[in-house]
Amino acid sequence: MSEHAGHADHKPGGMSRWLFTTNHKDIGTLYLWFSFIMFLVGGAMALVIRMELFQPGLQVVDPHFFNQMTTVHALIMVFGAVMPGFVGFANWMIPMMIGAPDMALPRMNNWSFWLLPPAALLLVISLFVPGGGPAAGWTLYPPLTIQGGMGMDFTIFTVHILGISSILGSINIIATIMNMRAPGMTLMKMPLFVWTWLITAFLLLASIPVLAGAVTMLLTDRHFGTAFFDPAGGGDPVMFQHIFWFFGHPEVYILILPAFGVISQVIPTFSRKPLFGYTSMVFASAAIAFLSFIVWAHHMYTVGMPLSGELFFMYATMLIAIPTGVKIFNWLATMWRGSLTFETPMLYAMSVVLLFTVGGLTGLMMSITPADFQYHDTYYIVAHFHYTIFAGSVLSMFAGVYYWLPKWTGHMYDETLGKWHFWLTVIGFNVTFFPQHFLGLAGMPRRIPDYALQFSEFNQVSTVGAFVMGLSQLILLVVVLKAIRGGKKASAEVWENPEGLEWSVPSPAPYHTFETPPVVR
Ligand code: CU1
Repeated sequence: MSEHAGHADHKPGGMSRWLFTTNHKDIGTLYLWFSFIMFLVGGAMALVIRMELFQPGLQVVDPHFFNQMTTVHALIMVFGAVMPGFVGFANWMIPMMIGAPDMALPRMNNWSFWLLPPAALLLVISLFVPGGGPAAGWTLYPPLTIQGGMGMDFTIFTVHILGISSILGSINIIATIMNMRAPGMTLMKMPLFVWTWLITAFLLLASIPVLAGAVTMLLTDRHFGTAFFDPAGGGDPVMFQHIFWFFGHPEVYILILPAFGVISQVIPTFSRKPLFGYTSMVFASAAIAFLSFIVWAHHMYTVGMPLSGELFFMYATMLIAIPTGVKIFNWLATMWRGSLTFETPMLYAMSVVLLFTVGGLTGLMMSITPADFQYHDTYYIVAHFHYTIFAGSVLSMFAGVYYWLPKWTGHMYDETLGKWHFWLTVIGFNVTFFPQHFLGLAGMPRRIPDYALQFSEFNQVSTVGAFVMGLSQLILLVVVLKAIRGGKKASAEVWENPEGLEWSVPSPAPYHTFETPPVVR
C-alpha cells in the first residue's frame, strides 16, 4: 500500500507549504504579509522625509537621497503595499464569496505572488547601487529618468515584474468570477467587493501594459539609441506624461475601487441593514472605471495644452464626482436608521467615508484648470492624494483586516488595542496631512528637501503627526500576531448579525431599505 493512500489532501509543511502553495487562502495570507512588510518599509522612508522636513535647511539626508526617498516611498506604497494588499483580500474572499473551491488558475496564482518579493528586493537594492536609486518621483518623468544611473534600470525592471504579477492576478480574478460562481450566484447577486474587484481587474488589464510600454520606451531611450522622449533626437518628454497618466489615472482607481468594495461590505454589517442602492453601486463603480480613462491630462494642465483640451479634461474630471457621490450617498443611506455599533472595522469604515470625501473634494478643486496652476506640484497635491490613498485605500484595508481577521485566524482580535490603533492612526494621519493643505496653498513645493522659513510651523506639526501615525502601526502588528496565536474563539457569525450579512450582501435588498425596520441587537 502506498504511503499516500488515504491522504488525498496531503499538505506539505514548513517552507514548502508557502513556496509551492496553490491554496487561495495561503496565497492571500502571503500577499497580506508582503503588503504589511512593504507598508512598514515604505513608511520608514516617509519618516526619513518627514524628519528632514522637520526644520528648514538640510540636516538629516542629502538632497539626492531625499529625492530617492520620495520616489521609492511612493513606488513601494503603490505597487508593494496597496495593490498586493487588495490582491490578498481578493484571494481570501472572492472564492468564498462566490462559492468557488479556489481561484480558477491556482498555479498561476502562486507565480503571481512569488514574482513580488524579488521585484521589491530589486527596488530596495537600487538604493545601494552606484548612483543610487530612482530620484525623479514615482511618475518617472524624463529627462530625469533618461539620465540617472543603474538604479533607474533596476526600477524599470521592477515595474516590469510587478506589472506581470498584476496582469496574471487580474486574469485569474476575471477567470474565477466569470467561470466559478456557484449555481444561483448571478452577477447581480455578487457581493460588492467581488464586483469592485472584477472592475478593477479590467482596469489593470487595460492600464498596466501602457505603463510597461512607457518604461520600455524609457529603457530603449537610455540604452538602445531611441529618442522617444528626448527632444535632441526629435522626441517629446511631454509624450511620456501623456502615456504615464493614461496608466496613472486608472491606477488611482485601481487603488480605491477594491477599498470601496470593502467599505460596502463593512457598513451594512454594522448597520444591520442590507446595502442601500446595490445596483447603483455596481453602475457607479463601472462609471468611475470608464471615466478614469478619459481624464488623464488633469495631471498636466501646466504643460501647455490647447484650451479646448484643458476644458475637456476639466469637465470630464468633474463628472467623476457624480458616481463617487452616489457611493457616498449609498453608504450614508445604509447607515440611516440602522442599528449601528462601532467596533474597530466600522470606525475605520466611517472614517473612510468622511476622510475620503475630503480628498475627493480637494480633487474637485484641483480639476478646475485655472486654479490648478496655483496648486500644481505643491503640498496641496500631497495632502489631496494622501486623503484619497491613505484615508481611502489604506484605512479601508485596516477596516477589512479587523473585519475578517476572526475569519482568517479563527480568533477574535483585541478590541481595545484595535481602538487604540484606530484613534492614533486617524489622529496622526490628520495631524500629518491636514496642515499640508495650508502649506500647499501658501506655495510650498513638493519633493524639495528644504523650504522657506514661513513654512516651519506647519511642517513641524506634520512631522509630529507622521511619527504618531507611523509608530502606531506597530499596534496593528501586535493585534494580528495576538489573533494568530490565540484568544477568544471566533463564532461562525462573528459579528452576531441576525441576517448573516457579514459574508455577502446580496441584492436586490428585500425591501426598500428605508422601510426596513432596523434590527435591534
Ligand atoms: Cu488623475
